[in-house]
Amino acid sequence: EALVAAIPENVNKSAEYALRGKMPQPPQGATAKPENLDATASTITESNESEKNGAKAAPGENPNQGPLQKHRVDSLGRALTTNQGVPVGDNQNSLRAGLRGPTLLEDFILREKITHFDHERIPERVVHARGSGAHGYFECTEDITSLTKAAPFAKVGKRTPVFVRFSTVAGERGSADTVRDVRGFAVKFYTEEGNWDLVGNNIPVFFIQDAMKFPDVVHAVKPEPHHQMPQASSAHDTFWDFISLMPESMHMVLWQMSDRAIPRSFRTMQGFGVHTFRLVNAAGEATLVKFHWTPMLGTHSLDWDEAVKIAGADPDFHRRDLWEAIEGGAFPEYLLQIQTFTEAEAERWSFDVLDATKIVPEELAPLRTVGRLVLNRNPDNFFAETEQVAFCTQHIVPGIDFTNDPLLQGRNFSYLDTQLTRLGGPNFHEIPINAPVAEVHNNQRDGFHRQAINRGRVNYEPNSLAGGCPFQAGARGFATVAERLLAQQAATEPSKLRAKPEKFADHYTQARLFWASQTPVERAHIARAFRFELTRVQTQAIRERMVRMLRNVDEGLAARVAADLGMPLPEPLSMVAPPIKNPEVAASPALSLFARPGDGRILGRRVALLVADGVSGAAASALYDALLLAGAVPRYVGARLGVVRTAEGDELPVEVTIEAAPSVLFDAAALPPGGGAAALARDGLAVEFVQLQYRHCKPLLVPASAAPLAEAAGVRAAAAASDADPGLLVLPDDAVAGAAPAFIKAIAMHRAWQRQTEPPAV
Ligand code: HDE
Repeated sequence: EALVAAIPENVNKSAEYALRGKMPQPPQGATAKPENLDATASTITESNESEKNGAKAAPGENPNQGPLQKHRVDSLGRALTTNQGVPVGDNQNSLRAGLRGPTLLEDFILREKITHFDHERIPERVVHARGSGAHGYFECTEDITSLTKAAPFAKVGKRTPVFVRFSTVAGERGSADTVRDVRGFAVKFYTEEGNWDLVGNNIPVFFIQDAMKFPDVVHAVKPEPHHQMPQASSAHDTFWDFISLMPESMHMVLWQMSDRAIPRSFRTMQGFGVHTFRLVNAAGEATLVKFHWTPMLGTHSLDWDEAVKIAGADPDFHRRDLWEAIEGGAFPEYLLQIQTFTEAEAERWSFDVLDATKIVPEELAPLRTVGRLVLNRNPDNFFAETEQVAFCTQHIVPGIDFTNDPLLQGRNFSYLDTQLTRLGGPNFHEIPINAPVAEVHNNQRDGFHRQAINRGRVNYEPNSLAGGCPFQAGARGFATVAERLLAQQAATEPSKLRAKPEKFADHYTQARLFWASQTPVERAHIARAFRFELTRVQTQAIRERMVRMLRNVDEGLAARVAADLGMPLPEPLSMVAPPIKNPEVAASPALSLFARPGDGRILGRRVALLVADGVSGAAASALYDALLLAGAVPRYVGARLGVVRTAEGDELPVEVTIEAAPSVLFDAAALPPGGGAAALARDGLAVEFVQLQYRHCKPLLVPASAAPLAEAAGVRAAAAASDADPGLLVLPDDAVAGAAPAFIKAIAMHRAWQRQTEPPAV
C-alpha cells in the first residue's frame, strides 16, 4: 500500500508530449522514487487461373481451396499407416522383449507416434490466443474506384474470398468466451493482388498511443506473474495500477467497462480498423480513412451477471454461436462502412487522427457503406485454419496505405515477428490458410518447412541467366504514398526524437464524449463494471487513483463509483493538458450500443419453451414452428430427456434439460401454456431458470396457467411493480399460439432493460 500510495500519479506523463510548441525534456529514467523503496523487491474471378490454383473459382470462393483437395484427408475405408505410409498391423501393443519384458527401442511405430504427439502444440498467440474463425466473402456494393484502386473494390458486385478470426485478448487458448474483454475482428482478404489483412477490434480506440507501451499494457492485464492469476480478467491490481498511471487509456477503458466488452455474439458486435489508414486511387491520390464493420443483426450485448454464469455453463458460447449459425445457414453478415477525410480537414480538428485513443465522430465524417461481409463456411480443421492463420497489419495491397500512427507503425513490425516463433519460421505464408491466391515469385528461399520447389539456378535479381525474372513490377506494383514529412514540422522540431505531438496530450475530451453519448442503462452498466473491477483490486491507493481519474471524465460517475467503493471522493488527478474548450462534438448518439438495433431478424436466437406433463401441445408447437420459421433456435426444455405428455394426450420431445442448458444459454423463454407449470414450480432449477430470464431482462412469455411458476420465481410481483415492461408478455392460454409475432418482436429488441433494478429485484 505504502509503495503504491507513494506514487500518487504519473508525474512524468507531461514529459512525453511536445506542449505549447516546446519540445519535451528527455524523460527521466524512473518515476519518482519513494524514499523507502526496497531495492530488492476475389473475386479472384478475373485472373489467377494458374498452375498454382488450377481452375477458376466461383465468385467469392478461394481458388486455393481447389488444389487443397489433395491435402484433405478422409480415412473412411482406409487402413492405418505410419507417417511414411507403412501399414500398421497392431496399434495396441508396443514391441517388447517377452510378454513381461522391457519395450524395445527398435519400435519405430511407437516412437513415431509418441514423438508426433509430443510436438502437437504450438505456442499460443501472446495476445488474442482464444479465437474462432470462419470463411466467407466480401462483396463490393458501391463504386469507390475514385478513392481506391484496391482489388476488392474494383467493381460493384465483385466478391473477394476472406477468412475472419474473432478473439478475446487476455485469456489463454482455452479460456471462456464471455469474459469482459476487447474482441479481435481480423479479416484476411485474399485478393488477386496479394493478401490484405484488416486486423481490427470491436472497440474503435486503443489503450495506448505508442507501440512502446504495448508489452506493458499486456503484461499488466495478463495473469500476475508471481501466481498466474486471474485468468482472462482485467479485474486485478496490476491492470488498474497501470491504467491509473496512463491517462490516455481512459477513453478505451470506458468502452471496455461498457457492455461492448461482453457481446452477445460475434454476430452482434461492430468491428473497427482503429487506426487511420489511407485509400489510394489509380492516380496515386490518397484519402484518409477509418474502417467500420457493422453487423446486420445490430449491436447487442450480455448482462454482466449473465456473462459470468455463461462462462461456467458454456465456455464456448461465442464459438458455438458462430459455428451453429453458419451450420444452420444463418450466415453472419456485416456492412463495411468507411469514414473518409482529407489531411486538411484532419489538421483542423482538435484531436490528432494519428492518435489511436481517439475516434473521428460520425458528425465530422459520416459513415458510407461500401460493401458487405458474409461468413458462410466453417473451417474444416480448427488447428490447420483458425490456429495457423497469421494476420499481419503490414499485409496491405495496392490501393491501401498506412499512416504514421505510432501504434500502427509498431504493429507493422510485431505481427510478422510473432509468427516466426508461433508458426516456426519464415515460411508461414505457405501454410494453406495463409497462402495468397495471387502467385508468389521472389528470391526468398529455404528455411524451415519450405514447401515451394523453386526451379532453376537463379535466386537473385538483377540477373540475366533467367532473363531478369522475376522482374520488378514497377508502376503496377505497390507504391507507398510519397509524403513530405519535415515540411510540416516546426522549425524548432528536431527531425529525430522520442515524443508525442501536442494534441495527443488531451486525454479526457473523448472519454467525456463517450460518456455523454451513453443512455442511462449503459451508464449504469459502466458504473457497475468499475465497481466490480475496482472491488476486486486489493490496493486501496489504486482504487483511489482510478476514482481521481474518473473525476476528469464525469463527476457523477466518479461520485457513484467512490460511493460504491465506500470511499470519500478524492481530489481529481492533474491533467497533462487542459481539456479542449469547445470540442467539435459534445455527444454522438452513434456511440450508444442501442444506436444499431439491427434489421429485426432474430437469426440464431435461442429460445426455451419450458415443458412438463400437461402442456398444451398445440400451443407449444405452434410457437415452436413460428420461431423456427423466423430463423431462431427454439428448444423444448424439460426436467429430464425423453417426452412429456401433452394436454391433448400426445407426446412432445424434451430436447434439452434445464440442467444441461440453463437459463443463461437462452435469449428468451416461454412458460408452458395449458398445464405443467405447477410441477415446474416445485423444481428449484426450473424456478431459477425463470428467475434468471427475468433478472437478465429477457423476453418472457407467461401464459395465464403458468402463473404458479412465474410467481414461484417472483416474476409476477416484480412485474406489478414496473408498469411498462415490453419484454413481459402475460396472456391467456388460448392467445399463446397467436402471440408468436409479438414474442418475435420482443426477441428482436433483445432485452427489456427497463426492467433492471439495482440490486436486481429477483
Ligand atoms: Fe495486436 N497483436 N498488437 N492489436 N492484434 C497480435 O499477433 C500488437 C493492436 C489484434 O486473430 C499478435 O498474430 C502490438 C490494436 C488482433 O490472429 C501480436 C500492438 C489492435 C489480433 C500483436 C497491438 C490489435 C492481434 C499476437 C500495439 C486493433 C489477433 C498474435 C502496437 C486494431 C489476430 C499475432 C488473430 C494479435 C501485436 C495493438 C488487434 C503480438 C505490438 C490497436 C485482432 O503481434
